[in-house]
Amino acid sequence: MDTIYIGIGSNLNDPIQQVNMAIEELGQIDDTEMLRSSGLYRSAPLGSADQPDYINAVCALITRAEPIELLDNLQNIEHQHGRVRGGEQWGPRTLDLDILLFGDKIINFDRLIIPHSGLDQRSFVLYPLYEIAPDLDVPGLGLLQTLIAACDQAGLERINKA
Ligand code: A4P
Ligand code: MG
Repeated sequence: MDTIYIGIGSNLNDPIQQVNMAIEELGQIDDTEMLRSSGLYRSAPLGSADQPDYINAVCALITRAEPIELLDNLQNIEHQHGRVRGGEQWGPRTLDLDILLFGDKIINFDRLIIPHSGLDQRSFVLYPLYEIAPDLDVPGLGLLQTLIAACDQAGLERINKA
């Protein structure tokens, strides 16, 4: 079984609730079990500034599913949350689920790139990931501790889950 890490993000329609619900739903995916989830973090949007702040979290799960099967499951969950695809890149969304890491795999398919692109520059991914996996060695990118040391935490606020 592979340990996988999923990044959760939302900035529309009660983002805290969207993220908390997504954590529940991720634990219910077939052949998959939730191990840990980080706290919730608030940050200003990366991309267009003309959109609400984001709430982000990261979960660790184990799965027997293949990477593409898992991506299909995540896109179903996004869809159930009313996600409308095809808007502007990095535009506002009810729910975004990204496969950050999938065991030690490095994947370059049309539909799926792992590690998720930009992971090493995003404080709203690295800090919640560090909370649940401080000793992680990120395939192709090196120790999470080193990535964190080079990534400014300014503007990232850890908030209460409720
Ligand atoms: N795709 C490729 N690799 C993956 C992967 N590892 N996990 C493909 C999930 N999907 C992956 O994604 C577009 C396509 O990426 C999918 O169809 C899938 O086949 P999308 O979710 O439809 O579109 P997107 O999310 O707008 O694109 P992108 O480039 O993935 O954006 P990001 O990187 O997800 O960034 N600011 C803050 N503060 N917090 C945020 O969470 N998120 C974004 C979106 C922008 N600004 C943000 C945040
Ligand atoms: Mg995405």
